[in-house]
Amino acid sequence: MELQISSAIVSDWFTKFQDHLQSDVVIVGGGPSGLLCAAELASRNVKTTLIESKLAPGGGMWGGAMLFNSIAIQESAIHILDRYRIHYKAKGAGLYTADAAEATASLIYHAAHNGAAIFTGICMEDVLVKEDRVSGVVVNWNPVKRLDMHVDPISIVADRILDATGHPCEVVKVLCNKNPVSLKTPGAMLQSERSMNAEAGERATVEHTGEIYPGLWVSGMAACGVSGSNRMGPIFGGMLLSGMKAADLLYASMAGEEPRG
Ligand code: 48H
Repeated sequence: MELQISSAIVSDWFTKFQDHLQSDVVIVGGGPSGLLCAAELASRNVKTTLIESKLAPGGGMWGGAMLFNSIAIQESAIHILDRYRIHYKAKGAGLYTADAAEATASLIYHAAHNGAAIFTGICMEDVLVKEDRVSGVVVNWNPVKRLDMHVDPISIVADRILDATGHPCEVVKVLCNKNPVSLKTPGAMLQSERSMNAEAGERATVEHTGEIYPGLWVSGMAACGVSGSNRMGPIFGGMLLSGMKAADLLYASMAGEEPRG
């Protein structure tokens, strides 16, 4: 039986990986904005691959604030909690709370259940850039990176990449560090995240969600950081609205194309 168990797992995983070496969209980072975007795109039959460097997707949503695992959400994002069947409680002043474990688990479940391929323990270390367009990501095992092993990576090809890596905005950073690029940001350059201002940060995160360079989109804290906007602290409505906006924009950008899913 042991042989069959091993064989089942190996063939299942490699079939999935082989099948997703080329995707419609690759999402780097499985925090709330990346997961929501993955769930929405997959539900529209877009072939979606999500790369998460940690063992469990969820990013900063598990932890709530200071390890108090409740999250705050504002009125404008409540329809997303309804859509994902996440319970919430009204707390006054247009604010609601939800259980961080329930909310995070629901996003992960829906992304996977809707058909996004989620690969964990794998991190993006570089991008493919061809003819002034990002056309894929270069990935390796996170433990290989952590142990500083000299092992070359492999590439995943897609016409659309979403940087959903949160505060470090790693995809945009690597693009800018290695290539002379001009971004669609204020000043055409990579900006730095600013200090906390919840209202301004939430607004800016959604506003700056979009294509920042041909083939490269940003969502969530990455959209906030690259545009030099304020952080917002432990409120997650902006992350969800940003993931939804990213899915809508990515989907619209594919109009007329035959989906691979
Ligand atoms: C693969 C990677 C890589 C890599 C990172 O930080 P996240 O939760 O992302 P968002 O933007 O959806 O949500 C942000 C929110 O959690 C938050 O931090 C808030 C609201 N902060 C406000 C404040 O003021 O502090 O998730 C990003 C995910 C993580 O799971 C990382 O492990 C993953 O991306 N990741 N995955 N390759 N190179 N880098």
